[in-house]
Amino acid sequence: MSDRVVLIGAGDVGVAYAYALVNQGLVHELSIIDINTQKVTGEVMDLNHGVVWAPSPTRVTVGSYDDCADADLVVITAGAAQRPGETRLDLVGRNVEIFRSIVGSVMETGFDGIFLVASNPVDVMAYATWKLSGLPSERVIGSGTTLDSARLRFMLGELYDVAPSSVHASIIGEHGDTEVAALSSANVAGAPLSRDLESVPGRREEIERVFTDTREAAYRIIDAKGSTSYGIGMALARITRAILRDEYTALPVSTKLHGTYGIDDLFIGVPTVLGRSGVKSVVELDLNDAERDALAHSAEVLSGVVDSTGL
Ligand code: 6V0
Repeated sequence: MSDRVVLIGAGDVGVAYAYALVNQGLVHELSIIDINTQKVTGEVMDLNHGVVWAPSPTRVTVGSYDDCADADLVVITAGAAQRPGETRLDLVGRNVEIFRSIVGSVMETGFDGIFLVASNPVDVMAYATWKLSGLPSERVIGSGTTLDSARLRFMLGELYDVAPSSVHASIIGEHGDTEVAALSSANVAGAPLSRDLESVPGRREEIERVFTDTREAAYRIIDAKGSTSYGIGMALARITRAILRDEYTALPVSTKLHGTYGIDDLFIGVPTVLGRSGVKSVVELDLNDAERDALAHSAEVLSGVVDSTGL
């Protein structure tokens, strides 16, 4: 079976994702669409010149919406990005308008695959994609808190001197300022973090600092280099692999909840099992009271923003 991905948006995030896909040999065909035709042409040429070194060949082309007709996955990284000082929620009006045109054009081709959305505010844009596409919610996925969780795992790994892959911890909720660290269910190579929080002097403060650094990482990177790209590019490649290889891997993506965690009719980041048909199931973590309240607050904020879009 040949895996075909259409990527819409060849900016910093889109190109980092494309580079990760090619390097990992994850798909057979990658078509890239952008309104900036000169930039997308240059990016496609540049990516193709690395294909010879990839573990398996990817056919990278400048795409058009017609390519979506038989695509397995359409990934949207197009739209306005945060400027220094802007929150992700500040982008909503601009990006909903852009998405009306993009999602409409994709659906006109008869697309019947899975949408993966990264544009911010990602939980709201995933909701918009679901609403505008009319696809079942299992087939619309936002990158959610996958990147935030990777940041948390990296920083906890540094603190414990353990590889991030051996740190099991999720950020849940909005990909943004109200996100929640689900520390009560976190563990380092199987050893519960909650044990250290209670017994190791100063550990609670250190871990609170790690969470603050995780939540504010994007602002610091944007101030320093203008955008964040490699981390999200690799996170999107990881989600792509889970879907196209039918892995049943749980990743904290933004998915539409139907009552789990007491949340309904909202896309929000929670651990979600992914496979070839999209969302397989949602994992309900055993949250403590403070985490549950913080998640409810995050959902309330997102819900207000979704309502303001009139979708
Ligand atoms: P960028 O570098 O400005 O790229 C955006 C691209 O979109 C540009 O190349 C535009 O030409 C293109 N574009 C705009 N409108 C359209 C359209 N109608 N059709 C096709 N292409 C279009 O932004 P960057 O790549 O840095 O960020 C893209 C989005 O990802 C932003 O909304 C970011 O906020 C978001 N991010 C999401 C993250 C996540 O974890 N989900 C992480 C980082 C950034």
